[in-house]
Amino acid sequence: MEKMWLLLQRPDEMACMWRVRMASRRITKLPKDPDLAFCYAMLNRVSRSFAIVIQQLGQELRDAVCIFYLVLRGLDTVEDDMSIPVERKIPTLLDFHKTMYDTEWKFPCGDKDYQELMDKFHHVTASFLRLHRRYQEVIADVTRRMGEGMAKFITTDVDSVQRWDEYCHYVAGLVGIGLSELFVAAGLESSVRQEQANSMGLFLQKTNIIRDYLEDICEQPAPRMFWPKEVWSCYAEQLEDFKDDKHIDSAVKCLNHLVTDALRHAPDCLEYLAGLKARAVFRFCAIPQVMAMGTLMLCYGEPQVFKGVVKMRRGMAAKIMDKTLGMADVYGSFYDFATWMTSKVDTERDPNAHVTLKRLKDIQDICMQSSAFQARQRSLMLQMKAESSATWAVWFLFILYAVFAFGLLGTQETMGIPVAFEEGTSSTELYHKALASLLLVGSTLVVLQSFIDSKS
Ligand code: D9A
Repeated sequence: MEKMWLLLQRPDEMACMWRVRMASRRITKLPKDPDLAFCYAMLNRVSRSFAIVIQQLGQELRDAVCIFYLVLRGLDTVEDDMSIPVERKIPTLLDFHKTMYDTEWKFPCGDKDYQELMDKFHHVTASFLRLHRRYQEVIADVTRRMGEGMAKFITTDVDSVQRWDEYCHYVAGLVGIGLSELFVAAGLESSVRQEQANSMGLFLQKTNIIRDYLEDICEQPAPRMFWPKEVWSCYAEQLEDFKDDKHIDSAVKCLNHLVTDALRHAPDCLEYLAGLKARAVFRFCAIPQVMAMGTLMLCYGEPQVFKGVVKMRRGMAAKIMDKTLGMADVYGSFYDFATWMTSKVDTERDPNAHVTLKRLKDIQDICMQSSAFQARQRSLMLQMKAESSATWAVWFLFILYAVFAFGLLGTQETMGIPVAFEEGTSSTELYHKALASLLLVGSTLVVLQSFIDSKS
């Protein structure tokens, strides 16, 4: 029933969901090699949407990225596991880039899927060792630098915004840089733009940190806190206070402050994406960024962030995966999300409103200045016009049909239909009346809906 309603309300999203489901069914066919099969099966379990996005890449690069992802997840699992004593954790993080060359090595930790990943890490190691040397070097180098950064932050707090940037650089910016190096190693891109690649990671990571406030603060046995103190201390005594309903106003202000900070990275991300040459690489990089911008839009001003999960509708996520094909689509989505976010800014009560508006305007300007965006707007406009004339034309046809079926204006006589028809007993007549009513009511609803849509 719910599905039917969705189908009626958002037929476009339903179509995309179906196509994404078909695409993800294709991935369930695992490679023959058992080590690599384990890697893909694991990837599917820990991140379904990333598993779909990675399909954009050609086989060789896809294997490298899949293994890169799992190695990083392994490192993450060590960092995350609060039951490991610090004096054991730090050397493990620092040596990870060396131990991952050793097929015998294993370090059981984590829970659920991650526990299994760590238990059977030899599959990842074996697949890693079968990668081309060029890829191995990139992956090992990023793992080393990330491990060092994580080790540093075990004893360093994320207090200032500058430190927040630094922490996110280690755990996410380096991923952006490493992936860019893999693209170059694969011969698909020509250069690594470090600063923009770093921003790609920061934008995603900050979005996750903002969205996952509640999940992280409720983490057992100890809460995990990633929101920078410099920001939250303007709004509360303690980060935990935001969970409390009586602090919801300051909580939302703080949330908006952080969303505004994350928006700082959007122009770099757009520049990075605009500079990509290979189509496959582009789709792989663009989809997560558009999702992140959408998530920021949803979180902005949303008290639900402190009460549960704020997640994008599955249909919307599917639409992004299906319809992000080129830079015009990225500009289009960023522009639309920025416009929605602008409408949510409360200039009276939000102390950072002017900064937020300025950053949103900058994003919109970047999008609007692109000729790809302009061409897209024009074709969308034409498409909308064509759709609306078609709707009116169909409605008009159905009115004519109803006029005929109900014998109004003497249409039946004029057309020479026998008088017997007028008695109101013929089943043909009943059939026509019923059909005409149904079509008229249905098409009127569609016309009304599109009328309301065009007004809002
Ligand atoms: C990525 Cl190899 C990530 N992270 C992501 C996912 O995208 C990036 C982890 C490992 C790798 C890649 C990513 C994708 C494409 C290009 C990139 C890039 O840079 C050029 O990284 C910057 O989030 C994790 C970090 C942000 C820490 C780097 C996308 C992803 N999304 C989640 C969605 C969610 O809700 O968390 O994983 C998911 O699919 O589960």
